Amino acid sequence: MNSDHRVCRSCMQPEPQIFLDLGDTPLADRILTGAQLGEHEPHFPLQVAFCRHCGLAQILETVPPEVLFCEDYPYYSSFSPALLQHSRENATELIRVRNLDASSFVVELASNDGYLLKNYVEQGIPCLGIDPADGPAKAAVKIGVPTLCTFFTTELARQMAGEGRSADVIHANNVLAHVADTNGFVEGIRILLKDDGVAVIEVPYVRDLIDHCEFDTIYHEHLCYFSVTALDHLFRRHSLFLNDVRRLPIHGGSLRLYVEPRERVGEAVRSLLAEERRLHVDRFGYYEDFAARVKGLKEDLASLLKGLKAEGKTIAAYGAAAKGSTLINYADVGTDLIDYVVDRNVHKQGKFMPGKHLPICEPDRLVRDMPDYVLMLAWNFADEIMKQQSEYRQRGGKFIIPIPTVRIV
Ligand code: DWN
Repeated sequence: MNSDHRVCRSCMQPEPQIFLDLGDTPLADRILTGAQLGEHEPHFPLQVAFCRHCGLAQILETVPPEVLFCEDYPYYSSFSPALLQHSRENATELIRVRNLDASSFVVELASNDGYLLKNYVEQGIPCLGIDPADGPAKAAVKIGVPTLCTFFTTELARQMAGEGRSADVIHANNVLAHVADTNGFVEGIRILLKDDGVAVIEVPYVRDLIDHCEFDTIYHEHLCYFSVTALDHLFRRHSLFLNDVRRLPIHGGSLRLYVEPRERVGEAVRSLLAEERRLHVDRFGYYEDFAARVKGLKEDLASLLKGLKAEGKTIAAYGAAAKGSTLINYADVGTDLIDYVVDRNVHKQGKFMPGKHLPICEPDRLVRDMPDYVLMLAWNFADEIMKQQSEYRQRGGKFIIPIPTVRIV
């Protein structure tokens, strides 16, 4: 069912060095139906290692993508207004800067439910989504976004380029870290991209993960945890060049990468590479104390929740997020502490979170039940969610934000 990676996913050098072990963990997005609760629930090792040759942080286990991104994959990007706005701004800027029009062609890899490409459809710019998850792909087609429900491969890239469908822009948001064949995916981008095209790629930034203790963003879907140093090596291996980069707050801290077949590396890339060298992000020592910090956070959270329960308080949670699954399973937060989780994603409601089987309900249950505390599992959207739950807060409800430090707001 899975394979253990003892060579680096990017440079193929041997023995990446483990710096964090989260133990055998259920699949973070495998939301369960009631009928599945009694069935065997697959768990897989979740160890994170660092490659001293190319600087890539990565997990050692590879769960087959068809197991991870199966037909009932529950993640739909459009349930987050903040993400929709973020994506709209990205597309609008590219349309302007790259003078995209009806003669252009835009492709998104992992296009989910059309959350981003719909902005191109609205402007009459030809586009195509590629996503293997059946549910989100169908949702995209339903809103008029042409979508291929399949994995992106070098073969598909060659076929499309051969048909004259090379891309002016390729979007790939939160997918580069997800693919088992990292080099094949990047090679496919090179094949599909026009010589004067640009790939605009968003990935979580490993510095934010380490600096803000975002250990819950580690799960089997996320095979790689990228630094600019590691990305630069990866792209150059395929005659692509990281020419521009921006740090973004989305998803706990991400990078937006501008990658082109022509080398014209800008100041933003050079300065982040220099910063990473200065901070030793390209060395094992930068990652060495992370496990101890993660253990400390786990203990802080467990003692807070147990203390509140001992005082007779009631606690729910917000966000049946994949990151939430890592957090509750690693910190052993079960139904003894949390009564239920609420989530706006209707595909998750009425089901149960992986491992701890917390029941998932719709958000307006909070203001009906008024639990004393709500653990914010989707902390990366905390502002948006707390605004949305203003009545719960006005009536005295309190949120517990677990990352980067456990605190009550
Ligand atoms: O890489 C990935 C990231 C980008 O998204 C995927 N592999 C899986 C997924 O990870 P996640 O589930 O941790 O992502 P989110 O978007 O942080 O999850 C937020 C959860 O909270 C979703 O289930 C939707 C829900 N939500 C909500 O109920 N009300 C979100 C918002 C903003 C809200 O207002």
